[in-house]
Amino acid sequence: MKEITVAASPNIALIKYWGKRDAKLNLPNNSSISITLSGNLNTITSVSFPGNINVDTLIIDGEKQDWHGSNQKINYMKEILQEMKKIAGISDNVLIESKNSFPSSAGLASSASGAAALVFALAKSFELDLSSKDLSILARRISGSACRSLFGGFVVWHKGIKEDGLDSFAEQIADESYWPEIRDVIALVNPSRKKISSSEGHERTAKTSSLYPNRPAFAESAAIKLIDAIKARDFNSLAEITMRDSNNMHATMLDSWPPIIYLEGASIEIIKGIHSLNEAHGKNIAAYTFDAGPNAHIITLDRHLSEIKGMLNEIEGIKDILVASPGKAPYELAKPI
Ligand code: 2P0
Repeated sequence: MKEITVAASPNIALIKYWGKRDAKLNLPNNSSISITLSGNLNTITSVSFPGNINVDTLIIDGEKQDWHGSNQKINYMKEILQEMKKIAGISDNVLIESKNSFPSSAGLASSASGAAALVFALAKSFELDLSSKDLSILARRISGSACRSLFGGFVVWHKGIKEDGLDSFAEQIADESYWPEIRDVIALVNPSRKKISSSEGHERTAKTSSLYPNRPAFAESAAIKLIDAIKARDFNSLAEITMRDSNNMHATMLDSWPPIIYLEGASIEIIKGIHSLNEAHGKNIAAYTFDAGPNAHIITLDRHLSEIKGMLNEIEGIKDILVASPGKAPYELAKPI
């Protein structure tokens, strides 16, 4: 075992995961596809064995986490930590410190990079011989979307059909250098904590939306088309598939009861702005996609960045704009945090 510090990046889904066939194992109703993001958006996690702690300790953004509290994700992290310690034969108390470089729970997938960083750091620190696929299965149990952050570039999460979830893992479609012109322009509309957690949203939508029964087949077939578009570097198709999938997911949310509405006024203005830009160009130069929050992820190519920013500057209520590129898989850092 050794002390280690790692970094992992969030990912933005172009085909969304929404609705679970198993809430305990985070098994999805449909496959999903994402881009892992580079830039300053990441989680940095270190694992050490200080000797002066009498229990395993997890500190996230400076706050000591309660292993016995009501936060389900923390409980899953404890489960994974204990399993990995057992496999490695480690009985020393472990100190895990984790820091996010972006606001947590703002729809920017901090749980994805956090869980990916955690399993990657533990495997490296405990010197376990686990593949990225194995780690994606472990990360998935903490937070579904996290399994996609174990790989760089374009990533597919296969939904799988097994009850134990061992065929529900992530796999790389193309690495981060495959389509380097791709950008994700993130328009922060509201960086505060979301009112309805993803876990609650997944459940409510699948249970109550009359539109939801159509969603898994819709997303599954969109995923196949998107893989073809990525392989052909066909941005026009990628953009349409992406926007339709985001709209489809948010339609099922709105159709839930009580309705789930993550989009805000500025989010809707961004949707309209992108459609106007695309219409003016006679083809899709950009695509919006929204997670469980109001912040827009605008997928585009680097040559259109200034035009996109110009459009965003006309919209009231955008607090900040960040730009990310396709990013890499989790990696080890030379220095501790
Ligand atoms: C996604 N989202 O594919 C979708 C799109 C939000 C909208 O995955 O309960 O935090 O931890 O498995 O992964 C957010 O849900 O849910 C999410 P859990 P997660 O990125």
